[in-house]
Amino acid sequence: MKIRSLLLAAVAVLPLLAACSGGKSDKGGADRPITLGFSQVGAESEWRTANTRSIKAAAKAAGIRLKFSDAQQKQENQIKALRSFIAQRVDVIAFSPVVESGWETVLREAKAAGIPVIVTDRAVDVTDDSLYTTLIGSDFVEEGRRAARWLIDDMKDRKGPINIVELQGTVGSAPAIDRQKGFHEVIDADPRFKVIRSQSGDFTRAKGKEVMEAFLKAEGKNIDVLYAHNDDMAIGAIQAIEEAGLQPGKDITVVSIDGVKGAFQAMMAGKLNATVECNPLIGPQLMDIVKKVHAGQTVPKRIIVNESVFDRSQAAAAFPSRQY
Ligand code: GZL
Repeated sequence: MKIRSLLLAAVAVLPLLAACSGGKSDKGGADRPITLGFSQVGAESEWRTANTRSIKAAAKAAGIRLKFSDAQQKQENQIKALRSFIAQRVDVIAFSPVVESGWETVLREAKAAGIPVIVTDRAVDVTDDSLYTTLIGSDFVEEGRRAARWLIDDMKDRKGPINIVELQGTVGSAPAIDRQKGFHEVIDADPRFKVIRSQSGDFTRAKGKEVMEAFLKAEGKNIDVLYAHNDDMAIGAIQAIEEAGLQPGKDITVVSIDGVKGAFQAMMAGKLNATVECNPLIGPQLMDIVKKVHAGQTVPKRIIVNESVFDRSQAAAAFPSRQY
């Protein structure tokens, strides 16, 4: 009789023990792989596809089960994906927000579900930054400053006026907002320079070409410089410049951001003057943070990706080692 009551007591206490051990056993055991839900902006540029490759490869290498969603540059698709990850009770959510605003509600739902959220690449604009654990990404304001500093140095012997047209990234996105802010912070201090036209090319080659065609139609030979918020728009614009009978890289100085292989090829062809590096290969860093967050470790609120600037003089030497 006594043994039977002891056995019954032992069985009753098991779930309590499981709860005390962090619930691992009620999630299938301590060695169960982490499940990460990742919502990606889309596949709009060479940068983005390299970023996706890096995340998928790093998840595989880290033994992390990845549920990946491509939002085709639509915020509503990202919000749907985040809600799906919450419903599936993934261990960690990570996403690259297509625009800064509109995330408060779904992030509160993730917090209520006890699922930590890691923001990657682009920032979110929320009133309560406890809604996400950390942001891993570049300093876009500094990237804009670097583009302006390079331009001022490259044109130090040139008299004004120097007219600039600007191809902005996706409207409302952190890189578009911050790259414009950083660029103006520096370029506005030099009275020779003036931005005469500025419009979004949505980070794509096709739209970049279309908007540059409109700039050329409106301003023609009045354009001295193109500043593009990413290489893909610059590469599209280069086609428009050539079709207008002008020489990109010579008649119009072209400076852009990302540092993708296409930009290095354009620099080697003399059609692009400089690109500011924006490193998409954050997959390994992200998986390291996912493991730490899942284990309940404290991580920095902001993790900056280190980057540099490349111009035509360095392109050929650097190209063989470029990974994206
Ligand atoms: C920057 C990233 C931007 C790239 C573009 O971190 O969000 O989005 O500069 C991409 O090429 O489309």
